[in-house]
Amino acid sequence: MKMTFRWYGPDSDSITLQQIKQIPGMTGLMGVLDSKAAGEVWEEGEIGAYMDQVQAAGLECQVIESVNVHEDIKLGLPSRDRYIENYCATIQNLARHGVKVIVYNFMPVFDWLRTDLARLIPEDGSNSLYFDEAQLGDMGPAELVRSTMEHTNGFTLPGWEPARLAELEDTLAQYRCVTNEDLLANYRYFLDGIIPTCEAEGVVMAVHPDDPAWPIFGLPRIAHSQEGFDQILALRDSPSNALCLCTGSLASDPANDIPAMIRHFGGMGRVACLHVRNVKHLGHRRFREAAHLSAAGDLDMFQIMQAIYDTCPHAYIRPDHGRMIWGEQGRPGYGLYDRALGAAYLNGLWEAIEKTGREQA
Ligand code: DNO
Repeated sequence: MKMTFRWYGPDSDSITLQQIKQIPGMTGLMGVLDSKAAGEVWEEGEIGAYMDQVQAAGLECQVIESVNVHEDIKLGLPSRDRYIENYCATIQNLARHGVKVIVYNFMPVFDWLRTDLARLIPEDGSNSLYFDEAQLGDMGPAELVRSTMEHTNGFTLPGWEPARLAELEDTLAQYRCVTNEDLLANYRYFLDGIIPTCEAEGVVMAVHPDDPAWPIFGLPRIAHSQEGFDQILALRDSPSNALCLCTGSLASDPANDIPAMIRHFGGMGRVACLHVRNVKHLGHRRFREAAHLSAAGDLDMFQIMQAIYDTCPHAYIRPDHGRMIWGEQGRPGYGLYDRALGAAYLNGLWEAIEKTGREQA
């Protein structure tokens, strides 16, 4: 297991590389260039500039997140070939800088979605990301985007690029007659276009689950259950076609048994990395993000780490979204303190599991 941390770069993150380096057991980053619009080539120069800083701080960056897939690819439009070519160029450029895993998603229009970015947790005065399906229905897509953009504390949000959301109405209209079957067919076309490049470059694609783990606003969604991921992996049977298993995204649907899913896909050698976080259900399709500790939410972090240890021990992991605690003002979900606590806790579980495993061997 390699413990990593998401960092948005010096111009976009409130957290410094030195702070990240000071978290015990932190080996590297899951990096991102958040200035890039979906479909654009990530140029070598800009990747190199990011990587130089990371290395100078004594960290490594073998995982890059949010190389976003252009909507034309998901919609299956003729212009997709140009964007697939760009995607392949980005894969090659990233590989030249030592990237081994690329995290992406195949969610139409929206990446992750919440109805409140700073919901008060009454027990301790901290706040966290929150979702309520009933509220979502009242708001509608345009209002949701407006409200989300207003509450970012001035930061960009991963997957919420303004250029893409500016065309929201048009994009939603284009999806009206796209079914899950169409989306899968378009997904296969995308994988057929990029996986040969990945194989040649030694890069693994890791698809992030739909978040929340069910269809929203009537849009097609296919990546939120074990069956869904089985289908996606079967679209292209290659070790380069793998998963970023995000525990919190999948666990928004209590029907998903997270340790069992890790064992299933880990056993197939198809878990490239994991986002590890906890979630607390408050009602039907209503939840908030919780501290990483098992007792703080509904997930058993010990069972999760044990499943990783048993089936995909070499995967990269990162503590995912944290709460805002100790008065921190930061990017929603991506403050320093609670994620650092999460990393320390997950490292503690890992040490215990590893030592117990060794004693039993
Ligand atoms: C949310 C993140 C996601 C993830 C993308 C990958 O906080 O986990 O935005 O990075 O879905 O494309």
